[in-house]
Amino acid sequence: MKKNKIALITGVTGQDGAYLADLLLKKGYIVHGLKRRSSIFNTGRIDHLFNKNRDQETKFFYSYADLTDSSNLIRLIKKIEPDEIYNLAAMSHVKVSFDTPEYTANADGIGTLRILEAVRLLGIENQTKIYQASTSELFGKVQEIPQTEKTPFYPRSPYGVAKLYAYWITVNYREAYGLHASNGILFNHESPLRGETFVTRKITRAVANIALGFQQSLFLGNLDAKRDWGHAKDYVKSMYLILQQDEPDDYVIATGITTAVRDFIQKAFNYLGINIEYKGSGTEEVGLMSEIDFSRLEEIIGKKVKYLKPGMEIIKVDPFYYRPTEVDLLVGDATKAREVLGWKPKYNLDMLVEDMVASDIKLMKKDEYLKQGGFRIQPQIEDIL
Ligand code: NAP
Ligand code: G4F
Repeated sequence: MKKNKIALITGVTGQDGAYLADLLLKKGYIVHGLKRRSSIFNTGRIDHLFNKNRDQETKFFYSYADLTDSSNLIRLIKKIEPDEIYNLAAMSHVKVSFDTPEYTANADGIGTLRILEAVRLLGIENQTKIYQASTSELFGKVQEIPQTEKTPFYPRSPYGVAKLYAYWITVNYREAYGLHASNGILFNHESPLRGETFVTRKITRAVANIALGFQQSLFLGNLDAKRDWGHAKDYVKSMYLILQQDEPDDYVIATGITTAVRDFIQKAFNYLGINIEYKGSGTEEVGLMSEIDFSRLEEIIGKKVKYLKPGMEIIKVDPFYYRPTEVDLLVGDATKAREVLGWKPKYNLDMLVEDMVASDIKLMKKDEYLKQGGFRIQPQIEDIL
């Protein structure tokens, strides 16, 4: 009988960890997730994977680990003997990395070294493939448009710089010790499971709350930044494909289309029949509701709307959300991934926006959301797959 492959996913409680665990389990893998200790439950995205009653065979396991703790990682990798390691754990918030630069370097930079060293020390270089979650933040102040695997890097944040170290140490261990270690240089990818403080989810939650009458305005930072946004469900497939290759290599994963934050906002409101117009500039800029198609809005949210009217100012700028150094524009060219991996995204931006807004409306409408004072902020993956 063919043995099930064993995958180890660091950062399994995060957005990508949840989608990847689900994908690999569906492919017949045994999946071990690493999670760090938290003072509250933080397994909302993966709860459906546990066999809570312990009544059936389970293929999903998790262990406590932290990327800042080498002995912990070595012990677990020795015990689990994974065929594939997906290193997704990271302090992944660019703005927060300006506040916690040393921790970010430790977890995101040296954390990657700890994984690579564990594999080398344990002498399992020939049986364990490694995926490193690299990022379009490496391109930062972009040196060419669009960005490819050959575009020079110019990171613009402590996060980007930590990930630069992780990228190169992955390449170095591949060249120096023959590890099957690859970088996926993924552009921004979002979903209903996206963390609530990233701009897309912050917008789709607010759009749902404003439409339902639970929130009056949304404060944001730089509305002009442009990102190449895809769906996380498509992007985790590329991680799997990268590790199925005979040879390790590095790949850009992107949609090839870039959109400004202000246009993402427009799309999210448009889905509900609301049009936004901007007036003013800089910190004085506001976005107001210029037109409302009440029949569309009421049909989607399932209730009468008396609390919204054209002219209401709902988008405001708060410089708190500005970054000391910004990445103005990202747009990737994923030709290599398409040709070598056969990777092609299924979702376009309109489909992504619709998936996120529809999910947040469902979530905000849930009775328990209100009863808990808005505390249940993550949908369960099983609600949205
Ligand atoms: P995410 O939702 O923020 O998840 C990050 C995961 O890492 C969480 O499970 C988090 O645990 C865990 N983690 C953080 N610090 C840790 C530590 N010191 N030790 C162990 N675990 C730790 O991020 P994501 O969007 O899924 O992204 C996955 C990876 O891809 C990250 O490395 C990110 O930098 C990279 N990436 C993301 C994108 C994107 O657009 N999403 C694009 C390119 C690259 P908690 O749940 O306890 O916080
Ligand atoms: O959603 P963001 O915080 O994502 P960012 O900085 O692009 O980073 C994400 O994508 C990277 C891949 O390129 C990942 F490596 C990284 O881990 C993370 O997943 O911000 C997107 C843009 C920025 O230009 C930011 O300045 O939106 C702008 N923005 C405007 N107002 C805001 C806000 N960002 C956030 N988070 N919150 C705001 O209120």
